[in-house]
Amino acid sequence: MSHTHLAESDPEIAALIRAEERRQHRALRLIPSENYAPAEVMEACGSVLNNKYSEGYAGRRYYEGQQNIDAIEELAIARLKSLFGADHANVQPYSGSPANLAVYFAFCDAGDPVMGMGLPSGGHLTHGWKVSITGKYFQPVQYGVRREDHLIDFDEVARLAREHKPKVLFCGATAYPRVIDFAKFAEIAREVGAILVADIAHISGLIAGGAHPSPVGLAEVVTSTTHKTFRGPRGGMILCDKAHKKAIDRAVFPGLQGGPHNGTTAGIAVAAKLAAGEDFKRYAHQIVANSRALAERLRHHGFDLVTGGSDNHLILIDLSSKGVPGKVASQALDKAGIVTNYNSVPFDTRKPFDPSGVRIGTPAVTSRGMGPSEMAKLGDWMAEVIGHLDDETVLARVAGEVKALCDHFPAPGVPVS
Ligand code: DSN
Repeated sequence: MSHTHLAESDPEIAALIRAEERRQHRALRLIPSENYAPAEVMEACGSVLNNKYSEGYAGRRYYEGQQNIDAIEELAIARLKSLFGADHANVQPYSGSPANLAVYFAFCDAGDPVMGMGLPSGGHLTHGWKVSITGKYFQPVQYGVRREDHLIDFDEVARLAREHKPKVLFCGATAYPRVIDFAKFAEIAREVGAILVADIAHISGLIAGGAHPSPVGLAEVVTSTTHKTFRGPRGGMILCDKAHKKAIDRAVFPGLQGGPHNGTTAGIAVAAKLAAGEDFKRYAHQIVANSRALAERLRHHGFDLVTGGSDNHLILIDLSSKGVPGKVASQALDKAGIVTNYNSVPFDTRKPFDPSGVRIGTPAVTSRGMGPSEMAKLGDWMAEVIGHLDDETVLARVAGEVKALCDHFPAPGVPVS
C-alpha cells in the first residue's frame, strides 16, 4: 500500500511497516492462524469508514449518517449467510475472543457450568481455560484427547456433559490436526440440553471452500475470526439459527461492545465475496493437500506428529523424541526464514512457555501459490535446521534458499520493495 503521508509525518512508523513488509515477503509463514489478506481486503479496511460511529444495527442505530454503513453491514451479513447457509450473521465482534465472550454473555450467568476442550489438548483460552475470564467467571468443565491416539475423547465428552449439564458446549480448536465431528458433538449437546457452539476460527476458510464439513445446522451458534484460513481482515463473526439471533445480537451490542469497526465490516464483506468464488474453493482444498504433503515429508524425516498426520490446515510436531524443546526449534527456524510457533502437545511434560511441540500450518504458503513440491522442500529445510540448531552457517544458507523461493511466490497484498 502507498504510505506517502505516513512516510512524511511519521517516518519511524513508516520504516517499521516497510521492514515488516520485507519480513513478510522473505519468510515462509507457517503459523497456522496467519495468512495474507488480499489487497482488496486491505483497501476496504483502511478507508474513511474508520471515521464513523454506528452503535446498533442497520436501521436501529444511535447516530445519524448511516446511509452507507448500513448498506455495508447488510452486505457483509447477506454474503456470510449465503456462504455458510446460516439463518443469521453478526459481523460486529472485534475478534474471536470477544465473539466467544458474547456467546457466554448471551446464554450463561456467572457461575454456570460451561464446557470446552482444554488448552493442552488444543482448545482455546476462551473455551473455559482457567486463566481466562471464561474459566474464572463460570464453572469450566474441560474435555481432552485420548492418550493413545490424541483424537478427541468423545466418551469423556459425553460422560462430563451428562455429569455437569453445561449451559454451552464449545467444540473447535486451535491445535487439532484432524476433522472435527460436529454431528457427534451435536448429539451429546442435545442429550444434555446444552447449546452447541462451534468455534471455527481456524477452519472457517476450509468450511467456506468445502474442504471441511460445516457445523451449520448442527451447532446452534458458530463463532469465528475472519483473518485465518478465511483470509479476511482481523475481526470476528457469529453465525446462528433464528431462535438465537436476538440473544446473540443483544450480547454483542449493547452487552459487550460499543461501536463496530466499520472498515473491518467492509473487509469481511469483501472476503466473503471472494470466498464464494471457485478460486477460493481450489485454495481451501490446496491448503489440505499441502498440509498432507508437508506432514508426509516430516514423517519421512522421522518427526513424530500428533495424531500421526493432518487432514486440515495444521500439523503439530512433537519434538520430545528428538530431545529438542519446541522453543529452541522455533527460534532456529525463524533465523532460517521459517516462521512457526512453539506449542504444547497433548500430555506435555514441559511448561506452556517452553513446550515440546512446534505448531505449523499451510494457509499462508498456499496463499502464495505453493504446492506439494514446495512442501517437500520445506520439510527438508525444517529437518536440516532442527538437525543443525547451532550451526549459523546452515541457518543462513537455508534463509537464503527460503528467500529465493519466496521471490518466486510473492505474497498477496505484500508489496515487494
Ligand atoms: N491466536 C490464535 C491462534 O494462533 O491459534 C488463537 O486465538
